Amino acid sequence: MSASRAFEDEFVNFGVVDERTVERFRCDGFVTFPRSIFRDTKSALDAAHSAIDMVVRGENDTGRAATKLPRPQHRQGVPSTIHGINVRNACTFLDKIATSPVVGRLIAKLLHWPSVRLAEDQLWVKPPQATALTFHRDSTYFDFTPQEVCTLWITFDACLDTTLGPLEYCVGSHLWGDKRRGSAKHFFGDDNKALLMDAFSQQFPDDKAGSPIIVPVLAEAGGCAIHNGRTWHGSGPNRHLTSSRRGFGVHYIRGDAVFREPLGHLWAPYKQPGSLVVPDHLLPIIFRETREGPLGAKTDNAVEDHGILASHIHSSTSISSHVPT
Ligand SMILES: O=C(O)CCC(=O)C(=O)O
Repeated sequence: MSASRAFEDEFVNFGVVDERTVERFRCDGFVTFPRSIFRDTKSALDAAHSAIDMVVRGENDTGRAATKLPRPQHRQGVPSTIHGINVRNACTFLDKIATSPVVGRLIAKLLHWPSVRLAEDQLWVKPPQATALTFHRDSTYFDFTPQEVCTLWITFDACLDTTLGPLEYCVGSHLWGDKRRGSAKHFFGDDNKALLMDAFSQQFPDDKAGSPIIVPVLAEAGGCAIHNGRTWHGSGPNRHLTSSRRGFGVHYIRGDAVFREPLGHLWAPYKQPGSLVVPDHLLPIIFRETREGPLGAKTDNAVEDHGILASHIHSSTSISSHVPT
C-alpha cells in the first residue's frame, strides 16, 4: 500500500482510496465506507457515545456550548430526532473527527479541491420510533462562492439493515438541475420524499414510470459515507423499539470559497464587516495542497491541521439550524 494512497493516521483509517473510488463518487454523488474508519473502534465508539450523552445533557468538556443544543423532544407523542449544530464546540472528541486532516485530504481528493474548510457539523440522534428525515440537498443552505459542499456522515451505531433509519442517498441526484417546488419546512415526518419526488419529476418530466434509485448507507458502527452537497439524501424512521441511531454529519466547503451575499442567518454571524473573506479562525482550513507535489503525494507534512481553531466559535454566537424544528 503506497503512502500516497492510504488515507490514514493514528486516529482514522479509510484505507486505500483509488481512482475507481473517485470515479464512483463522481458518478453516484457519494461513497460509502462500511467498515469502521477508527483505528481503535472500541475506544472511539465509547468516546463518541459518552460525548453524545454529554452534549445531549447540555454539558461540554471544552468550556463552550454547541450552536444549537441537541435537545430530546416529542411531536404528537412521538420522539423526534435530536438535532444539534456545531456540537464540536462542546466536545473535544467530535472536534477531533471534524478537523481530521485525513478527512480533509480525502475530501480534497474526491472533489479535486485545492484546500478544504470546515463549515459546520450536525448531530442527528434518532431515538427508538423517531420519524423520518426529509430528503434534501445540503448545498442549498450554504451561502458561499463556489457553492460546493461535501459532507462526511458517520454512524456510531451498526446500521446493517434499515431498521434504525440510516442515511439514504438518491444515486446520481447531484447531477440534477436546481428545479423543485416547495421547501423543506418540515424536516421531520414520515412523508420524507415529497421534495425529492418533485425534483425527480422536474428533472425527468417524460419519465412517468421511473422512480429515483435510493440506497441506504449500510455500515458497521464507526463506518461512514461522504456525499456531494448536491446529492439528495434523507433517512427513514427508526423502527427499533429500544435502540437509538446516532449519526454525526460534518459539512466542508472549499478553502478558497468566499461568502455569497445576501447571507442567510446561518452564516451572517461569521462575516467580518466589509469583507467577503471567510475567517480562518472561525471556519478553519483543515487541509491545503502544497506546492511540493501532486495532491496526496505528500502525507502528513502537506497537511495543515487547525484542529484547535475549530473550536473558536463563541458559544454566544447564535446561529439557527438550517433545519426548522
Ligand atoms: O443523520 C441523518 O439522518 C441526516 C444526516 C444529514 O442530513 C446530513 O448529515 O447532511
